[in-house]
Amino acid sequence: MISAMQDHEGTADTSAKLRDRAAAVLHANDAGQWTKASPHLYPHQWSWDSAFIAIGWAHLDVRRAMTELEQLFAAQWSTGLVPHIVFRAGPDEPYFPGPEWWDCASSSAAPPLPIQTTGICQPPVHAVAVQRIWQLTPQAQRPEIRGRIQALYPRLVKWHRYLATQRDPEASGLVTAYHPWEGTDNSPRWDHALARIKVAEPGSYARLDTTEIGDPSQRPTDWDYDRYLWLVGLLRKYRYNDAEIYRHYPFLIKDVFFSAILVSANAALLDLADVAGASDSDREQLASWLDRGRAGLARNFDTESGLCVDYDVRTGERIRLRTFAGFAPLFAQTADAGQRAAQMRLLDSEDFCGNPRFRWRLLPSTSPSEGAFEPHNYWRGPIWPIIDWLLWRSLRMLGYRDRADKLRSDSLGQIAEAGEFAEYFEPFTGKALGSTQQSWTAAVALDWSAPPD
Ligand code: 9WN
Repeated sequence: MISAMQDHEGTADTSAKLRDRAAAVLHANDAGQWTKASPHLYPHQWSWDSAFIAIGWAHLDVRRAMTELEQLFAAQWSTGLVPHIVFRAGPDEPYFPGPEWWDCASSSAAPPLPIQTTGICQPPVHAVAVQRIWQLTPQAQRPEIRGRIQALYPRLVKWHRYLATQRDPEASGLVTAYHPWEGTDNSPRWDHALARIKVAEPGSYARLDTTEIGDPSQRPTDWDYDRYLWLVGLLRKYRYNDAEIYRHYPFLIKDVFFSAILVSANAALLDLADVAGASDSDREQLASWLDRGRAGLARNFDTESGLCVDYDVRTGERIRLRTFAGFAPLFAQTADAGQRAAQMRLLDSEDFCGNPRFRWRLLPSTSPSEGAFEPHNYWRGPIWPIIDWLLWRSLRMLGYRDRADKLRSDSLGQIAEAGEFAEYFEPFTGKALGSTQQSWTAAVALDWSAPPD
């Protein structure tokens, strides 16, 4: 627990203390070659958590940062999919649902035992992490880290290829999500598609998350979990075969946030192309996925609301909700000046960061003006530091330096005042919610605490 800090704007002393405490969280959650997403609630290796965690490690030890990603990619499927969880903790550290619910051995594309994983994926922040690791690599370690990036790079390209092809057979530029667990679990963005599932009888099960957190209102409901597990059963039935899933499966959503992260990650891979010695054909491929992603996002920009909208592949319905995901053009560092200006205005409006009742001027997971908003419930309102980190990075890249600096200082202030590297925060009070000692929160705090470059 961080002791409450009087001066959360950050004197040299307080930010050094915050940095030390963030480093201590990563060390405490370090399992040697991979890092637990959190000590109790999430004891395994999660995909996008690992990417953020690698950014945190890069401030302490760039070798350890590369190891984090190499371990994750050791569990990559032959299709290119990087699984959302690699089950690595022992039986004394249970997590529900465990590997038996996924039965990935039913797919010929899964890695061989003893590696056990889930069969879905999460937003591809990994290339962004490699880019950050390279920026932070001291001169003396450059030859070694360059070699390791060269070895990982083809796997990253294969991962992006999977997303650009199997997850986008329409070549729309947008990635199709198969499951709420592909990033933002109980976001209201999924409510309609989940409600269409009339019968969800996954069999009997006992959740561990609500016991661990103690306050079930901070977590998805049993109604949600019934559907999450029912969908896992269907994916298992289709043996995780993308073509089969596309033919029969009920939950296929074009996710603009996931797609924006892919755009940003493709740009990061292009930026690393010389370091990695990428082939001309890889460079051309990455550039074409990047352009296609940008075009896909632009087509789904709603000029009326100023937000980008997801859509349901099964029904063709546009999902018009005010959530953080609507800022996909900013997350993708759009080149469209009109969209950028509209989004910057909206960002600081009452519907988002500029809500006068908010403790900090940060981006909530769901707008307080949205009917589904719940200030303490997981992805339905709380502030998630990793989302604000992604926004901060984009705003810096787009040249909105002052706004980015404010996001950074408010984010650090929120963590310091709450006294915890929490999973998420209540927007009106800034209270810490969800898991404590969450690795990715500590990791982004480490990045934010570093001297600006
Ligand atoms: C299911 C680990 C993960 C994050 C997700 C977040 C949450 C898991 C859960 O925790 O999801 O994957 O059990 O709720 O929603 O984004 O990667 O931190």
